[in-house]
Amino acid sequence: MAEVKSTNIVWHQHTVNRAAREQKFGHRGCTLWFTGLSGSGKSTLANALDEALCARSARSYVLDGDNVRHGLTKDLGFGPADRTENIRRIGEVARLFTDAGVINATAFISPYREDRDRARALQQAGDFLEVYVKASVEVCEGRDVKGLYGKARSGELKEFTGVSAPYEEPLNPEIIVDTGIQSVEESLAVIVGYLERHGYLSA
Ligand code: ADX
Repeated sequence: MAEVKSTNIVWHQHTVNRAAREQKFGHRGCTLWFTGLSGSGKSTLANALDEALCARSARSYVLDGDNVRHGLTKDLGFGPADRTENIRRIGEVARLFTDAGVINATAFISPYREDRDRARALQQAGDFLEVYVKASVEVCEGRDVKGLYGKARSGELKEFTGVSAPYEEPLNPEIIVDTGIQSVEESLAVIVGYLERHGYLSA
């Protein structure tokens, strides 16, 4: 957990608040927290969702592990403490996006349940939707789009999730998509359907 060093700071209440933004945008802001193994389809689905939302003129944005690790979190590796700090920072950024009225999708393995729960706790009830992108190690390894499972098996890559580092499945995710059996379109329909049924988006 990060040490608190900021003191003597005062919260400013800005006049353009979340409610005003959401009214203009015509939808709620929320975080869709995609979690799952490397190669499970998190980035693909987050991107497909972003496209679908953009086509409907919704405000959306994707925070993606591989991309964010080029900047905001480039000082972090893949040991447990660094993954926790990675998810802590993203959790804070996601909270800001929700406050900005944006439907934000985060695509990080986020292997530890406690880290995901902490990111959830930063937001109000209903603002954080955990999306479990379910696909077995066998399925992801069969895809091995980035060739990383091969490197992990040979020992070239250490602490690789699903091979030599743990992945803790969500216990109670709002949404589950099974990319081992569903097409991208089918999984996307499950996610968009959830947003519509629960009033995040109008159908
Ligand atoms: S997380 O565990 O901290 O949430 P994150 O989603 O940011 O991980 O980054 C995962 C991506 O980093 C993977 O998709 C993969 O491309 C790459 N990567 C490199 N090394 C590892 C590793 N040891 N374990 C998992 N992913 C790794």
